[in-house]
Amino acid sequence: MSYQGPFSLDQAAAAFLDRAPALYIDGAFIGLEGAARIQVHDPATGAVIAEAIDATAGHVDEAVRSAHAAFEDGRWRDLRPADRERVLLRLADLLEARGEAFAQLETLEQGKSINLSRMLEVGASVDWIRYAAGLTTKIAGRTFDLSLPGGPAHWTAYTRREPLGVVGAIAPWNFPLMIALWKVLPALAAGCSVVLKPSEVTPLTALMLAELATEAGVPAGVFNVVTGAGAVAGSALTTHPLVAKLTFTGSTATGKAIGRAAVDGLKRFTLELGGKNPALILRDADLGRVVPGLITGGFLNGGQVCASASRVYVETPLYDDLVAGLRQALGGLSIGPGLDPQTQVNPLASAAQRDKVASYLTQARQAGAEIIQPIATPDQGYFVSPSLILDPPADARLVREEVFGPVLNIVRIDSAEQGLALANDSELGLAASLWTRDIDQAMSLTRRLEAGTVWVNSHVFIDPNMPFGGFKQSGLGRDFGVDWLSAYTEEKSICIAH
Ligand code: TXE
Repeated sequence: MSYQGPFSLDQAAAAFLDRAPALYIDGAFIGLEGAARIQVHDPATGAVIAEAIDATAGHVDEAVRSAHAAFEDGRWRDLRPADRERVLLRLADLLEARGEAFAQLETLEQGKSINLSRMLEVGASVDWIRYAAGLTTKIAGRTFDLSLPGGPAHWTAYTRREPLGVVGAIAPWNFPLMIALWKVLPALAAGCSVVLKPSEVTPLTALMLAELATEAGVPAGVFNVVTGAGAVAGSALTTHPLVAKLTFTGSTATGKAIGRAAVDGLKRFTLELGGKNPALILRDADLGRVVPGLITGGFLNGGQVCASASRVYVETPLYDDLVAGLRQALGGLSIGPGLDPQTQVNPLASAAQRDKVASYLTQARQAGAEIIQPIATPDQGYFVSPSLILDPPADARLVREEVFGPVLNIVRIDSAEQGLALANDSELGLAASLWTRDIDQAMSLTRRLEAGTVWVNSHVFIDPNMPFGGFKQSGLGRDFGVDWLSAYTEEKSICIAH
C-alpha cells in the first residue's frame, strides 16, 4: 500500500506506508502472514493508504506476556529513575527530529491539518514527553509516626509508590499520537510496561512511536502495540488477567464497558470520556475575543476534541453580533485536504464519523433548527461543513449528545443564572468556558460550573502541568500535573519496629 495523492511525502513517512502490516511486540515488528487486516484510509479522499493487523486475542496475549515478563525481570522499573528519565528525554529528542514523518502520517490517517499535526501531535507531544520524563525523578512516599501500643520502643512507617505492572492503554482516533502518549508516558515514567491498542481508524503512528521508543532505549517488551478492533483486540486487553491497569480515552459507552471489565478483574482504571461542553457568554464579554476563541474552541480538529465547545449560551444583547461574527469568520476559512497547509477546514477522521455527524444535522433540521453552513464541501472525502445551529429545539439529539464534529449550538439566554442552569443540565461534565470581563461573575461562576476544567475567556487549551479529566459521566481520574503518576503506582506502607 502507499499514498498516491498530489502531495510529496517525507521519505520516512512514505517508507512506513510501504511496510508490511505488523504488530510491535518485544521490541520488534512481528509480521503475521495470513492474519486478518484492517484498512487505513486517507480521509481527504477515502483511498486506502495502508493496512494494519487485526489482532486476535492470541496476539494480545502474546503482547501482554511480553510486557509482563519485562515488568517482572525489572529491566525497566529497576533502572535508576534518572536513567528512565534520560531514555524518555531521548524519545522527545527523536520525535522532535523526526517530527515531519509523524506529522504527515498523522494527517494522512486522521485527516487533520498538517499545521495541527506539527503543532500538537508532534510539538505538544514533545513537551508532554519532557514533562513526564521529569516526573520519573520526583516519585516519593511519606513517613509517619505511629501510636501503636506495647511492642518495641519505636515504630517507623513510610510509604513507597511502586509501579502497578502491565498497563493496557486504549486510545482513540482524534489525536492518535498525542493521546496515545498521554497513556504510555505516565506508565513508562512510573516503571510500568505497556500494551497500547490504538484505534482501528488510526493505527499507524502508534506503531512508529513504539519503534522510536526502542531506539531511544526503552527495553524490549516494555512498550508493545497491538492494532485491531475494539470488540476483539480491545476487549482481550481489558479482560487479560496479567493487565493490572486500564487507561482509556473514547466514548462514554465504551468507557463504561471497560470500567465494568476493570472492576471484574479489580484492575485499576482511568477513563477520559466524552464531553458536551458549554461556553457561557455574558453580556459584558469582549466579542473580539469570543469569536476567534469559539472558532478554535468549537472547530479545532473539526470539533473532534473531547473538550471542544459544543453548546454556546449567549446573553441576548450579544446574540446577533456573535452569530454574525461566527458566520463571517467561518466563511473566511478554506476547506481541503489536511496536507495542504493553506486549508483550515479538513475532513473528519472516518466515513462513519462523517455519517454520524450528518445524521445529527438531519435530525436537527427535521426538528426545526436553523442551520448555517457557510462553506461548501468537496465532492470526495469525509468532509462536513462547519455548522452553526441557532436555538435548536430542546428535543434535538445534538442538544444532549456528544456530536464530535464541527457543530456549534448557539442558544439565546436572558441571564447568567439561566445560562448556568442550562450549562449544567447535562450528564457529562468534561469542560466548560465562561466569557466575561466581570471578576465577580468569573469567580462565582467558575465555582458553580460542573466540569473538570473551566476556562475563562478561552476554550480548549490544555497543558501538561494542569490536571485534566471529567466530572459526572465524562470520566474517572485525572491525567497530567505533578500527581499524574499516582494512578500508575500502588502505595505500599512499610512498618518497621526498632
Ligand atoms: O469510540 P470508542 P468510536 C466519542 C465520539 C465518537 C464516539 C464513537 O462521540 O463519535 O465516541 O467513536 C476501542 N473494549 N469519542 O466508536 O468505541 C476502539 O477500538 C475495548 C470521544 O471510535 O470509544 C478505540 O481504540 N476497547 C473521544 C477506542 O476504544 C474498545 C475520542 C475508542 O473507541 C471496545 C473518540 C471494547 N469493547 C471518540 N470498543 C474522546 N473522549 O476524546 C471499542 N474499543
